[in-house]
Amino acid sequence: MGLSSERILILFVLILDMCLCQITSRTLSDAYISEKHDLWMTQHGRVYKTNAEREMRLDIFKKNVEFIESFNSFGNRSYTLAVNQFADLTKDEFKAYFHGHTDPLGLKLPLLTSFKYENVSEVPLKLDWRKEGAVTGVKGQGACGSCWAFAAIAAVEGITQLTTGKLLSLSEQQLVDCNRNGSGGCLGGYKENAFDYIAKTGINTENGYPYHAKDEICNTVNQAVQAATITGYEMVPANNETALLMAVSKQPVSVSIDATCFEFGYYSSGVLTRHCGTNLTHEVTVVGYGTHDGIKYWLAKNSWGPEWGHNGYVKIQRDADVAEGLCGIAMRASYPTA
Ligand SMILES: *[C@@H]1O[C@H](CO)[C@@H](O)[C@H](O)[C@H]1NC(C)=O
Ligand SMILES: *[C@@H]1O[C@H](CO)[C@@H](O)[C@H](O)[C@H]1NC(C)=O
Ligand SMILES: *[C@@H]1O[C@H](CO)[C@@H](O)[C@H](O)[C@H]1NC(C)=O
Ligand SMILES: *[C@@H]1O[C@H](CO)[C@@H](O)[C@H](O)[C@H]1NC(C)=O
Ligand SMILES: CC(=O)N[C@H]1CO[C@H](CO)[C@@H](O)[C@@H]1O
Repeated sequence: MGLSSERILILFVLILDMCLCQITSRTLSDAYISEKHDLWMTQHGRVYKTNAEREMRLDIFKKNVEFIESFNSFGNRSYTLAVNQFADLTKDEFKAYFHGHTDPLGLKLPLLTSFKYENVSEVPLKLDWRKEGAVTGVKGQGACGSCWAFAAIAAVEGITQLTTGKLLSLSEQQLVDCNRNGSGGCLGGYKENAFDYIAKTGINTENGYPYHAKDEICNTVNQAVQAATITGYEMVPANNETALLMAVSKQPVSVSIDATCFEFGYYSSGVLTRHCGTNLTHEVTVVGYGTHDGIKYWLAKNSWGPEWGHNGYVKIQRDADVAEGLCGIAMRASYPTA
């Protein structure tokens, strides 16, 4: 979805700065950091053009690692952080993943639709749509603000599998290129616009219209292939995790979240209990729920590749004492209809 403004990026920078100042209690030796950085560069295939850039990156890397290691050494946390692929990024570069863009059309979405799951009475205690064969492998959006396309596609892949029995990997690039009504490709968009587009046009497979992590001209030949389609979408009643649970118990659901805090970016395992806020800057797909060490969670499929988080997934605390849901997860949830 559209990061609503440059201001959020600045906020994100501020949050990172605050985190770094507050928790960095120990400093790591230069030799240790340098060695760790070398290893990390190899692991992530990172190459710097100049020595100056390398120095600059090492400095950022050091600050991030210090924060992450201090956090993890604190003990008794419900989640851990990891030195992941973002570890050498400046806060400005991180924005490529949160795409700095004002709302393409402003938020002119119908926030209230019918809710076909309003009378669902029995929901299982836990559920993982991956185990039901309704979730494809984790994908990576790359340095393109197309989370909205990935969040929508994962939900469409889910409902397609549930209605046809076939799990198809579907095309995000087609949405990036061809769904320009209310969406801005790599500059951000909304899952609901994507659902509208798919209901009108259908959607090709991942192989039929492959992902390139950049804005391209709509390929009308590839666009004409309908591998799957939906009839439309419905919104889950806002700020109501009971309603969200009813919907997720029936199919994977796309949600908007605030992913601006450091702890979200470097999340690794466990249940994220840090409330990032309610500025909805990112979109992911909820594909299950459960309880881990006594903490209820939503299982969300992210689009930052399988190396991010817990094999590409994040567990976000469920029924936390936040009206909008932790990180705003219950504010704007929607699902495609078959
Ligand atoms: C839910 O139940 C109410 C009361 O019986 C009924 O009026 C409504 O149509 C039902 N909604 C759905 C989506 O089935
Ligand atoms: C949450 O949604 C459910 C299902 O639509 C509804 O029955 C319930 O009254 C809602 N709760 C609140 C607090 O609005
Ligand atoms: C553009 O999107 C809006 C809102 O989703 C929708 O009402 C309208 O029909 C769409 N227009 C076209 C040409 O698809
Ligand atoms: C959202 O971001 C704005 C800055 O753009 C900030 O002032 C506000 O506190 C943030 N709100 C929440 C709930 O995070
Ligand atoms: C988040 C977490 O694991 N909290 C635990 C910290 O330790 C106390 C005492 O052992 C537990 O009660 C908490 O649940």
